[in-house]
Amino acid sequence: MKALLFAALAAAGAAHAQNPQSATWKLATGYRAESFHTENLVQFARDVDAATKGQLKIEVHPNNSLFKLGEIFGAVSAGKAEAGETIMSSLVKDIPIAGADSIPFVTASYADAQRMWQLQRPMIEKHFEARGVKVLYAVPWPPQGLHSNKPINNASDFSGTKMRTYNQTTIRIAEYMKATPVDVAMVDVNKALGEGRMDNMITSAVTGVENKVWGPIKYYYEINAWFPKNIVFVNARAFAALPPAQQKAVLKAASDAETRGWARSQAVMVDSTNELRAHGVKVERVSREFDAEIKRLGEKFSREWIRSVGNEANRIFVPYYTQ
Ligand code: PCA
Repeated sequence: MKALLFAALAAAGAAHAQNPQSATWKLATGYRAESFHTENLVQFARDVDAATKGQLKIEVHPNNSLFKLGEIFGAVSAGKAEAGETIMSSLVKDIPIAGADSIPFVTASYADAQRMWQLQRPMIEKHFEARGVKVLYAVPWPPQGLHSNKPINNASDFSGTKMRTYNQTTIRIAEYMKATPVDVAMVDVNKALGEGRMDNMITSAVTGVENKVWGPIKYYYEINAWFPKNIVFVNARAFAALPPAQQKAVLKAASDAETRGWARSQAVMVDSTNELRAHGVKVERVSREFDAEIKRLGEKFSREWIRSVGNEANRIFVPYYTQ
């Protein structure tokens, strides 16, 4: 019976491979299968499968299994994987404008984050295109809060602590606060906490929940610092090789995934903050003093960033603040 089933599957696979209209894409991501981003990706792949009647299969490879998070964009650009997902602000060294969504205290709500994405998207598309990559969609993480193993009353409480980082913004903030930046992959946070390699981090409540940070982490401060986005993309040649109807199906499924992902991110924000609380993490607002300090650091960061990016930064921020 099993052998028969395998034979049938193998035959179907062979037929799929032989059909010139059909293709299989490998899609790499650095996040776990259980992450809401990955669940959304899997739904995207199913939608594409259904809309193309099985002609285009997208295999989702989670958890850094195909390429590590930091290598995914380069791998897709080079055609080593057809598609991928990464956190957009991790590309800031190569594409400075990709960091626009991680400037502290610019976006205060999902509506703001959406406006930012509408302004950022055309520039990101152009930079990706220059690297042989086509943008499919982007979905934000819930707002970034502060997880800490001890109460934080002012910025000097970070002095000498080990602050986990995941992009340039978090590294720079750790430096401002005289903390030691420690680069820990999202999927390794639980382990790093258990081993005492980190004391605090700025990230979403859902990342805290996924890593079961309760125990070492005692406080979560809702500072709503920024809304970093994950971006999903495909090698431009792989996309161009599809028949037009399949291209259309991919873009439609991508647009649906974007809408679905933004809604899911908001729901996850509420649920995961409640879950942290239910596990004994104190969910609090920061003191007035610390609030003023981090806002100042945020402004310092923005100025540095705008200066380093130049004109493109103005093309986002002028309309962002004036429209
Ligand atoms: N989680 C990811 C990125 C932003 C977030 O909320 C992380 O901590 O790596």
